[in-house]
Amino acid sequence: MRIGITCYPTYGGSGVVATELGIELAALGHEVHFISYSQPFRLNERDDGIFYHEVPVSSYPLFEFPPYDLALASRMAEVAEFNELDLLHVHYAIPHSVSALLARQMLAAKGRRLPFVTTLHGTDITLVGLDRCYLPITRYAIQESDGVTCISNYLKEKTVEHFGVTRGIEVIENFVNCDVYRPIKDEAKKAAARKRLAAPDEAILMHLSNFRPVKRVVDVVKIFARVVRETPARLLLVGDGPDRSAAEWLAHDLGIQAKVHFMGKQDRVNELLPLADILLMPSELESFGLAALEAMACKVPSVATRVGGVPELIDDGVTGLLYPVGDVDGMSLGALSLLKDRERLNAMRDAGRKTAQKRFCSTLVVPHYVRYYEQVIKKAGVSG
Ligand code: GMT
Repeated sequence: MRIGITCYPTYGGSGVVATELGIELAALGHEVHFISYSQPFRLNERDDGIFYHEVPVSSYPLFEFPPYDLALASRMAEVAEFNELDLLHVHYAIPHSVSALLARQMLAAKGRRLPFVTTLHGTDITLVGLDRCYLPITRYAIQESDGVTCISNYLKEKTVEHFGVTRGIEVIENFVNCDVYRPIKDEAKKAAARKRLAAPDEAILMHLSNFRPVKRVVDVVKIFARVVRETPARLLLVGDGPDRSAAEWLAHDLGIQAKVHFMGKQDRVNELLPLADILLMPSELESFGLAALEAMACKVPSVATRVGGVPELIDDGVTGLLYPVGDVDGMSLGALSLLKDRERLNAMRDAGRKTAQKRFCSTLVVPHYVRYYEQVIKKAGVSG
């Protein structure tokens, strides 16, 4: 198949899923064309079968807001026509599904079919999409998509509840490449890599996000402050975003700055995650919680919040520990209890890896997308 993929190329779970999906599809022999305003950040290598098409957005003094969605629609139609795309797959509804709808109409006027699939990821439904300025058009574009997928049952329920969507929605959960995200088996190699980040007696707690308010990065620092009072530990924060400064200030105010490392955006999180003992994910909301899945695949359990789709991913007490939002005491006690009971921690590490392999491995989930594309293309061919 020849597939076009559009996503937000910056640091964020929906862009990561879209990029990893494109890489996996290309590895299966499909031709994948990324269409976006900049190259997705995990798309570093020029793999066979992967192409990138930048969307130029020109400005004009009359425009207070350059119309990216229109430039995107034009580019989608162009790329689809020149490369004979079979399907477009857009990640995050706003504005991508609206642009895809326009591109489909532009090509239909020329007698060409371009079905598109919209994947809903989270705040496009639970937050931004609920804003009255976007809700009617988002609902329309979802309803008119040739296919719609959601990354969890939770998000599917919210889409129906908030948007009154009546069309079919396929739940295709997020995935991880278990060969790329895996534990480091060689203990000497792992110890050497950990030594560069922490003292040998220190536990490593990690957080990985885009530091948006919904991630509650300040809670991460508060949880760590309680943990480090009781046991030697380091906190590694991977990523960047609006709440980084607040978290940095708090680490200073609490006098723990020497134990807290802000590592910024990292390309190879698969090399960092297996070095951690615990991942902290105290989010206000997660429709899935991709970082926790990537950690699970590396045998790192999460101490997280019981929100959105997280309980579909983390089995509380088996593959991680879940707490109410804002329960900093609970989460720090939970992390400490795991660090003090290595047997329990190891059981959780093994259970997490097993779950990642059995349910969320890219070898299982990516073929689900392929089957869904085939259905959508077939249906569009019949009804188009
Ligand atoms: O919805 C968002 O906040 C954006 C999106 C992103 O680009 O980071 O995150 C969502 O998609 C991820 C990938 O599918 C999920 O793992 C996240 O749970 C989800 N975020 C929220 O629901 C807040």
